[in-house]
Order: sequence, then C-alpha cells, then structure tokens
Amino acid sequence: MLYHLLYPLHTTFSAFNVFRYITFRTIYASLTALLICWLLGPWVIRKLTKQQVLQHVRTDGPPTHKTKTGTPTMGGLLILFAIVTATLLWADLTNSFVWLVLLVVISYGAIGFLDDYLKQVKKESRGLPGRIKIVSQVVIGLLVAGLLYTRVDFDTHVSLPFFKQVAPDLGWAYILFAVAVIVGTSNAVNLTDGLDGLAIGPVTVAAATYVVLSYVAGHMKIAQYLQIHYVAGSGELAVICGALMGAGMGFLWYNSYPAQIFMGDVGSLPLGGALGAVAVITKHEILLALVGGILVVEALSVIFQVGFFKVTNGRRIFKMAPIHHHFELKGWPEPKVIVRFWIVAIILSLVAISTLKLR
Ligand code: 57M
Repeated sequence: MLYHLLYPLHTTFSAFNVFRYITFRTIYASLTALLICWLLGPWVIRKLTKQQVLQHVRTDGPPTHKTKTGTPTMGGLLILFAIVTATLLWADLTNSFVWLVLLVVISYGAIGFLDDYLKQVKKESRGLPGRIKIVSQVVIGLLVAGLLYTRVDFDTHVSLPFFKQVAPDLGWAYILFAVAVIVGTSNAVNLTDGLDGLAIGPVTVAAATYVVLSYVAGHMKIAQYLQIHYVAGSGELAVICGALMGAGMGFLWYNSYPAQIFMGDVGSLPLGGALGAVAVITKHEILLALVGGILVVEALSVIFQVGFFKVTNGRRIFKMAPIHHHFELKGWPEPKVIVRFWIVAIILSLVAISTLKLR
C-alpha cells in the first residue's frame, strides 16, 4: 500500500523514490512483521491464557514434555497477522504472485485454525479429521498450481540444483508436482513443530533464503548471469518472504525455550504452505528440499518409522519419531536438539545459495 501511496510522490519528494526498490521494501516488511510480533506477543499470550486456549500435551510423548501442558497455543494467529499486515503495507499489490502466496497463507491458516479450535477449544482431541485436512490442502494447492499453469508465461520445466543443462518439462503433470511441494512442505513444518522454536527457526532461515532466491529469479540480468529461470515479477515475493522472516524472528522471541507460546496448526500449516508456494513460483522447487532439509528429514523420519513399524509388527527405527524426539530420548537436552537443528538449517541454506553459482 505504501508503495502505491508514496512512490508516485517521488517527483515532489525525491526521497520517496526509495519505495520502488524491492530491497528497501523487503527490509521494512521484515522489520514491520518483527515489531508486530515482538510488541503484540505479550498481549496475545495473556489473551490466549485468559481464553484458556492452552496446549494439551499427549501422555505418550517424551516425559520432559509433561511440563508443557497449559502452554498457550494458536500463537500462529499473531504470525499470520504480522505477515499479512507487513505484506499489505510494503508489497506491490498489483503483483499477482503476492496474492497467490497470501491465498495459501490465509487458507492454510484457516484449516489450521479449525483444527486447533476443535482440539484446544472444543476439546475434541482428534481435531479436524486428517482426510479433511489433507483434502482441503490439496484442493487449495490445485487451485494455486492451476492458476499458475494457465499463465502464458509460466514454465513447467523443473530446475535441478547443480545441473544447469537438466530441466525436465513435466507439462500438465507439473500441477501435481506443485501441489506435492506445497502440501508436503506444509505438513513437514507441522510435524517439525514439536520442540520450542524447532519449526520457526528453520522456517525463518528458509524464508531468508527465499528472499535471495526470489530476488535473483525476478531480476533478468542476474538470472541470465546465473543461468537460472527468470520469472518476471517473482522478485516481489522477496517482500513477502521478508515478512515471513520478520514474523518468524518476532515469534521466536516468545517461542524460544522455554516457550511461552506455541504456534499451533494455525501457524505451522500456512508457514510451510507459503514456503512451498514461493518455491514453486520462483522455480526453485527441488532446492526447497535442500533449504528445508531439516523439515524433509523430520517428515521422512515419520514415514520410515510408521512404515517400518507396520512391516515389522512393532519394531522401530528411531526411539521415537519425528527424529527430534529420538535425540531427546537419547538424552540430548531439548535446547541442544533445537540449536543443533538450527545450525544444520543454516548450513543447508548456505549450501543451497551456493548452488546458484555451482551449476
Ligand atoms: C504435530 N505437534 C506436536 C503445538 C504446535 C504420525 C505422527 C508422527 C504424528 C505426530 C503428531 O501428532 N504431529 C502433530 C506435532 C505438539 O505441538 C502442537 O502442535 C502444533 C504444531 N502442529 O504448535 O501446538 C507438541 O509438541 C510440543 N511442542 C513444543 N514446543 C513447541 O514450540 O514442545 C510444540 C511446539 C506439543 C508440545 O509437547 O504438545 C506433537 O508432538 O504432537 N505425532 C508425534 O509427533 C508423536 N510421535 C509418535 O507418535 N511417534 C510414533 C509413531 C506414530 C511415529 C513412534 O515413534 O512410534 C510425538 N508427539 C506427541 N506425543 N505429542 C510423540 C508422542
């Protein structure tokens, strides 16, 4: 909004020329989202506590989690408010990619809200039935992928990190691939969100990485130099990724160990969905598996554990899945698990960015 209100005045006030720069608006979208979370956090924590929106911790988890019962949850509402507000303030609202990502953020947030509401407020421990959750995520994914596919300028080739010459064209099957990326990332963040700050840390690192990847994908000269897909207009997604990053840092201020608030599904589902949507639009879909390597490992640990458990009638690969619980049960204190996962997330992000040159 500020871009539309203030940039036109640059002929009178030359300083307003700065609003044309994506870099400037990304920085201030990030700071706006961070400040919203940082300043409103205490009030939201008090409000959720007063409304008794408190986490019920399952008894079959690690024994150290028992003390977490009663922690306010659904803090994702604050994250979503910060992201949407900062994006509406600082992004170019004529950019359709921005609205596509906002569509995922708001709709996946609604799915997560419904699940949390049924679980935490209506005290229905099952929450939203799993199949309804996944079907609604797939339907929204199909809508977003379908809208992208119908764009004349949209490319259905899949770029592979490290291999410049290899970019298979999936044709209409790209729609299914895009849905898998969006829904898969959303659920991977959901599974990862099982220790204080464990999900929001890697999500924030991934959002920062996609600030860079969106910017270069939307910059014709840089894209040509790096020999990556040029996606006209995708540079504006750096602003919404900046908002994601800022909201993540602001929420982490209160979600860091020992957490004063949990994000709930209303936070985890849209955060993952947004990252997936940005990865698809900027044509760095496979790279997300590297940037979000922690999320991938967390989800795969569950898949392998459940599969192995079924095939072997009760044997386990890990002490407990997702893999963060395995390390807890090995005796790692919770903060050590969390910070070590953050370190790995930062390493993977640096390697991912380096692949732009290593092609
Ligand atoms: C999402 N939710 C956390 C919080 C957060 C198939 C199976 C792997 C499913 C999985 C599952 O239920 N996943 C649901 C993970 C939960 O966090 C809430 O959920 C929101 C995110 N969606 O915002 O509101 C608990 O995580 C802890 N937590 C923190 N700090 C945070 O900042 O400590 C969360 C955020 C919270 C809190 O204790 O209550 C969760 O873990 O449920 N199930 C599991 O992950 C369970 N694993 C399991 O059953 N493993 C089995 C098989 C089936 C794979 C095995 O290994 O044999 C574990 N989770 C729980 N109990 N709660 C272990 C058992």
